[in-house]
Amino acid sequence: MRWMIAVALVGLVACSKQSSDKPQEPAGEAAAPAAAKKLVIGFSQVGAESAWRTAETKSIRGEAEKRGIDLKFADAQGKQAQQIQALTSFIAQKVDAIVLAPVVETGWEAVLQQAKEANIPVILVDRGIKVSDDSLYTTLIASDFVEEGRMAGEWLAKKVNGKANIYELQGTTGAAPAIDRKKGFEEILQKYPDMKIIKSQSADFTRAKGKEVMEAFIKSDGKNIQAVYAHNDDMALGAIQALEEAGMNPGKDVTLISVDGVKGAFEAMVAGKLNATVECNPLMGPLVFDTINKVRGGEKVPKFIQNKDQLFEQTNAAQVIGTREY
Ligand code: GYE
Repeated sequence: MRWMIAVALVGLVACSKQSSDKPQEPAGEAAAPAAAKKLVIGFSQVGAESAWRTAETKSIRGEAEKRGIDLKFADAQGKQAQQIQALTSFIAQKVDAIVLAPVVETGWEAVLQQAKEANIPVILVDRGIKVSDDSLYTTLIASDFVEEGRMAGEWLAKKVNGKANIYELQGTTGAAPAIDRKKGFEEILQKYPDMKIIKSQSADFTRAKGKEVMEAFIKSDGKNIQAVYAHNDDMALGAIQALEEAGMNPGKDVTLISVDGVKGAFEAMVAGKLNATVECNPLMGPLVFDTINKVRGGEKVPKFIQNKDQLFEQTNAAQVIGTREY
């Protein structure tokens, strides 16, 4: 009898030993790893007012598609109320993050407070905002518009030897790029007393309004116009059309400088009608989603991630036009 117990005990020990030697077989079928949850991002875009904006949208939507991200896209047609409505909806849908290109600088506190309380990170792209508490957004990925204005001012000062009657086409009233491109340009003009902004008016970053405002400038001031500073290429291209229709010579009798660096601007420079443009890179898609990954991984990101800009002029337009991605 005793020998039977001993054998049983040895068997028990051996099997438990074996079992401790053998890798533990999972109970039943090994659970397949849960499919990684698809990232859901809400993107509130200003609208489609310019070639630059279209390029930015294409970059962000294209990158989301490439990464298998579920991007909820909302085009606000240039209206802040529609952007606020879109953000409210994204919050209700409990998206993983919000990407916002804010049409104007102010009026965002309430909806961003709701996003903060819902613990949804907000990534600003291309335009900044004015808020009393900058914890209401995680980071701003954009160019330095004041610096773009300075670059435009310095280039024009050299081109016109510090003397010109300047007509300014401003971007959307209240928008960060309009405010800051004006600020940077005027900062430079303080050094050149003979460079004067004679008239300045918003043309809302669109080609059509750029043409309209330029027609009004020509009607009232005609040959007095020596230089045009447009806050974006689309308005400059509209102005060029108006100048040509008035029998004037854009790029020769009238010097034009703008901002963005879109394909149409390079074509106009090659044609000798636009003199220079300051690039403002809209291709932010990869950087936006890399930044969201960092934030979701708990990494601290800087409050401002700056896109670097460079100036292009007629002398180098033909060499680079073939390399332009937007
Ligand atoms: O310059 C213009 C667009 O916010 C930087 O908005 C952007 C500006 C850009 O309409 O073309």
